[in-house]
Amino acid sequence: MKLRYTPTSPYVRKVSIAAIETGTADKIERITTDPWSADTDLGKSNPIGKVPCLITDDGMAIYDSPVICEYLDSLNTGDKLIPTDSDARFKALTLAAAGDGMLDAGVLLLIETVRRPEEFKWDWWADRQRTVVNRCMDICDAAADDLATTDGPITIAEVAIGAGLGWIDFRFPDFGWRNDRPALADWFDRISDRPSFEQTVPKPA
Ligand SMILES: N[C@@H](CCC(=O)N[C@@H](CS)C(=O)NCC(=O)O)C(=O)O
Repeated sequence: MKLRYTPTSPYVRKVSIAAIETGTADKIERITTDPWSADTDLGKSNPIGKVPCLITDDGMAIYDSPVICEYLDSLNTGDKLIPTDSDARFKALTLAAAGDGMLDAGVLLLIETVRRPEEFKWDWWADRQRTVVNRCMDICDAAADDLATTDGPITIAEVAIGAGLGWIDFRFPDFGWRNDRPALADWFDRISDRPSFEQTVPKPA
């Protein structure tokens, strides 16, 4: 398999954590791809034009990150990242959606506050994204006591929430999300010691 990726993408980190957890990491060849480059051919594999994009050994392109994680989990013969039992499954998938939502809003916040030229910045939109990030964090904080950490199997919920919080720390070190969320902060400290998290910590490009 080939994974088209950028080193600092939090969605790529999710997939990288999932690959380690599912024991599929050594089957993946990583191909650096700049989705923002005008002459990238990424759109031929992923019409959305985003990384991560996985190309299977049969040549099938798989996107976005939730689908790639599910594909890797389908190759996994051990503990499943996506539980099969209905209650556990939808609980994990919904928490993972909160982790993804934190990221989606965080990326929009970064574009609005950092990348956009000063004269085009829209405070109302930035505040809206910040509110979404905070709401997603509140949901994760409320669930923190039920999340797995360093011992035993984890689910897609821990993967997505951990990648989300790690990226917020990476891009918004002053966000201050730990202040009112001691349970989530404690959980994140512990999950960060897990090898799949330690090995995928985002580094400045
Ligand atoms: N929903 C997608 C989001 C992926 C995403 O936004 N990737 C960013 C890099 S962090 C990207 O490729 N952006 C290029 C663009 O927006 O054109 C997923 O879960 O894979």
